Amino acid sequence: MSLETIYEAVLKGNAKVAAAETQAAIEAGVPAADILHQACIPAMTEVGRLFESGEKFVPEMLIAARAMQKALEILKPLLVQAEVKTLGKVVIGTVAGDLHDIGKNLVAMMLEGAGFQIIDLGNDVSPEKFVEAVKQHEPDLLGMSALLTTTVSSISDTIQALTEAGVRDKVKVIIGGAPITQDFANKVGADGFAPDAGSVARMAKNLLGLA
Ligand code: B1M
Repeated sequence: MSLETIYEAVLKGNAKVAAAETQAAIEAGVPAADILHQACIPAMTEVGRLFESGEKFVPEMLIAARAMQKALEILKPLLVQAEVKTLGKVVIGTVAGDLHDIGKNLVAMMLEGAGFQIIDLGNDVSPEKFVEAVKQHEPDLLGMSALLTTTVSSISDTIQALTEAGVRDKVKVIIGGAPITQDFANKVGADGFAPDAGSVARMAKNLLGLA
């Protein structure tokens, strides 16, 4: 058992080994925060870098993210007990009328892997539901994913609803999805756009001045 083994298991997407080695590390007295910050997060950061440089592809990123999730399932209760500080809170969802959630889940996992707390509203999330979640959870970031050309307008509807509810300036809005571009993000007044899950954590940290 070593942090290096956990790092390698997450990087290679070996969920079984990631979980078993994480459990063994905990039993050997390694603090959960060390496993998270010295093995899991660096592994996912490397996965994101490899994805951005074209050396890893979506299926490999999904497999790595799942391995990370398995380790996180073991670590989460211990991290909560130890009150490990998160980088910030993110409310995320796929917009109204849109059922595509694979990319959104991947983005959520990468943000969680980077140290953010995630509140996932799922898919087909109405502007009202996003507004309600912003009021209830007071997140640092609101993430919206849209995959259909027919649902991208739900992003501007949601931003409009946030403005009308008086909470637009309380949260940074980040968006993404296959039909979304930086131009579109500028046009609808989103604070951040990431083309893929590999770059989303860096963009989120930049926006919050954490990078
Ligand atoms: Co749909 N679908 N689909 N589909 N589907 C697409 C999107 C489509 C391009 C296929 C095609 O025609 N070539 C097309 C959209 C065309 C368009 O509007 N331009 C399409 C269509 C038309 C439809 C239906 C209308 C089909 C029908 O019923 N006639 C229907 C709509 C249902 C609805 O949503 N209301 C439909 C249904 C479905 C399934 C349910 C069968 C399934 C979704 C299952 C699920 O998600 N649970 C599905 C799938 C799987 C696809 C494709 C094949 C794959 C999407 C995917 O998961 N990609 C897709 C074609 C394609 O993309 N090749 C297609 C992998 C994923 C990791 O990538 O989601 O792009 P992606 O996410 C990336 C980035 O975009 C970015 O990071 C992610 C990872 O790098 N990103 C963000 C995403 N969200 C982000 C948020 C961020 C930042 C980055 O910040 C918050």
